[in-house]
Amino acid sequence: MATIERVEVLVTSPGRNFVTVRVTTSDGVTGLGDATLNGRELAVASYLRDHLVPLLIGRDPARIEDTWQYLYKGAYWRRGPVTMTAIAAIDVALWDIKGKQAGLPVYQLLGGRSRDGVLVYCHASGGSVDELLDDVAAYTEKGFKAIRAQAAVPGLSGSYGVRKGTFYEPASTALPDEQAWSTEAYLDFAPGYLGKVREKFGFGFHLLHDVHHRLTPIEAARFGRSVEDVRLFWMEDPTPAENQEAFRLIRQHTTTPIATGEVLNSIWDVQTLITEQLIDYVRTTVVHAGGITHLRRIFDLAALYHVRTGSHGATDLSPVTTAAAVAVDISVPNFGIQEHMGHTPETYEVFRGTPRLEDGMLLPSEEPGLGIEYDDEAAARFPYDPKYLPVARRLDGSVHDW
Ligand code: KDG
Ligand code: MG
Repeated sequence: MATIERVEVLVTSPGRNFVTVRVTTSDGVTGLGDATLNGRELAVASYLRDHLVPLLIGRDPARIEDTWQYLYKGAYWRRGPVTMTAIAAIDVALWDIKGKQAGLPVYQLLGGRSRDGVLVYCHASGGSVDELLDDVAAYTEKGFKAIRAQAAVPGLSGSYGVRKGTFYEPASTALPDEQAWSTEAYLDFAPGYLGKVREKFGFGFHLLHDVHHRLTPIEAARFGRSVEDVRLFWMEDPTPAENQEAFRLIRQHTTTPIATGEVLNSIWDVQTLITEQLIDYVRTTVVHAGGITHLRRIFDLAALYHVRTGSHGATDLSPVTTAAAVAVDISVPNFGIQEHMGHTPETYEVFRGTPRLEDGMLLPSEEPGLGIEYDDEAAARFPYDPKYLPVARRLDGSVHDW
């Protein structure tokens, strides 16, 4: 029987900070897992190096479920982003190994295709409404069928979610940038520009919007109601996601579909949201919610309650996560949509073989495993370079909800 012989924790910053796990078996098969927790990368690297790696050496790599249970239940401390990201990385690496050993792409191990491709949404944004409209036009021309739209709120410095320059990268400063926020200004402005997107481009594509956890439940209810004519595919993270009950109030007031979960890490964090049908899309993702093994459990629960999937896919989720996400997305019955921002050319030099984007859909690799290779030489050219997301402050200087 092959055993786990080596587990490496690799840190590199090719335009973004990534932590990657590489598991090697005694018969020389390697598997990759993403362990990136944006802004807290080294906490996960230490959790892995100091606490998990010693437990894994000599274990049977084929026992994926048992390893998941052992790492999760054996720690005594449960849930939370650091724990769940570390376990996810090991879990995904073991699925990659199992695929390579079987000579099959991971999605085949998950039951095979339920659909031809994975519908993705891209990010259009602008410092002004005109810039946003130009960006939407550009993405439409590229064949995207679903577009997230965000515009800078006039008078507020550095609105979050809006690109500066050609590439949108939310974490770009060595210390957190401090940005201004006014709920009143946002609520007065955002429904108007979403309406302008529909006026100019019509209803022949899916339109999404991310509120970035910035509203209270009653404000979110008002926002959702005010954009009902725009027929959003979803309003994302209307309120901070850790208060599951808050969504009950929003739900009572609006038919605008709701998505949340990108910062949530376990089935218990979304249990009320799903079983009470308080949301329409669950945004938990492979890397931050315990890997393929645990994410499938969340998605199966969601399927029972008419909740569809809509996994997070920003630049801080490495191409290893993209490959694993596509394997899950293409196989589950209740897939909804997948976020896709893509990465810098430097990132693709380190992670080779990312899923192909064709006609607004991601397609899984047909290589055994996940189909991603980690290039050590390229990674060595990009030493760790911490970058943080901004912090939002209200106009009176106090820290706002993120
Ligand atoms: O690093 C944080 C990003 O992943 C997050 O801000 C992106 O909200 C986000 C999204 O929906 O992609
Ligand atoms: Mg978001």
